[in-house]
Amino acid sequence: LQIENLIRYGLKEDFFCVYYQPKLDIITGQLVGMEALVRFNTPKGGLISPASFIPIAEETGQIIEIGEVVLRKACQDVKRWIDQGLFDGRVAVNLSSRQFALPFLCEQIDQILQETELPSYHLELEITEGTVMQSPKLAIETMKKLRARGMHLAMDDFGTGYSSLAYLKQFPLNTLKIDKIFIDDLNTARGRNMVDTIVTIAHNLNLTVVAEGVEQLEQVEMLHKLRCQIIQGYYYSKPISANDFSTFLQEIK
Ligand code: G
Ligand code: G
Ligand code: NA
Ligand code: MN
Repeated sequence: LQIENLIRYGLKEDFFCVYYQPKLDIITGQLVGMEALVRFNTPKGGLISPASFIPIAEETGQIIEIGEVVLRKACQDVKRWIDQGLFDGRVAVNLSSRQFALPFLCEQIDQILQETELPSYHLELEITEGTVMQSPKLAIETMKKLRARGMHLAMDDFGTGYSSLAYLKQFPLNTLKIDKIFIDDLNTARGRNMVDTIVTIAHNLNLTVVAEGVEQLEQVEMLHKLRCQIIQGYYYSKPISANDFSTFLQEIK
């Protein structure tokens, strides 16, 4: 109840903000996009990690309102960076299970894109295996609607859930994000085999592969060998505030 009240207060007072973590093309070294990650910005300046409020917001349903705030802020920020000539890629926003199951999800996104004047192809949505597997047939329909509007879709935390290969090929995805637990294992032969296999599956399905949680140069080199195209992780950058991301975009220009 405490956290539920804190979330309600945070929504009312606009304490939720969005951090961004860059995604990098391994071969060209170019920024290709970023993931939007919500933060709770307390008045005293402390940040509360989503790991401690997302699960509760998911239970109470507040995640729907938080999700809307994140989506709107991410679209606003990226629209500004595009207009300033600083960026031309995609921003990826996480969708929770409850959000994904909203009957009016597409309409809500349409409205935010319209309001912020962001073209849909600049938006990518990250959905976990767990979310789509709750009701795969329905998920495919929702995903098709989102794709038809020009958005890209990524499967997040791939390998940690239960999606069968039979379903994977039916999901209209663009991207597969390999979970950090597999990246942590790249220093073992088994771990390398695992990633090799995931990349092969992804490429067979014509999906782009993003490695998450990349922290070390050795991992980057191994991922390059294993034909993974895009990396995200502390190796290059932690998630940073919109202001810091703005500065970063100007620096790399
Ligand atoms: O950024 P961080 O590592 O603290 O994120 C912790 C968890 O919260 C991750 O599982 C991440 O996917 C999730 N998360 C971060 N931002 C959002 C968001 O805007 N919406 C949803 N649904 N989950 C998010
Ligand atoms: O569930 P999802 O993949 O959306 O969550 C990503 C989470 O991983 C975020 O909380 C983000 O802050 C965190 N993260 C991103 N890069 C790294 C990394 O290189 N190392 C670690 N430990 N965490 C990371
Ligand atoms: Na994500
Ligand atoms: Mn992930």
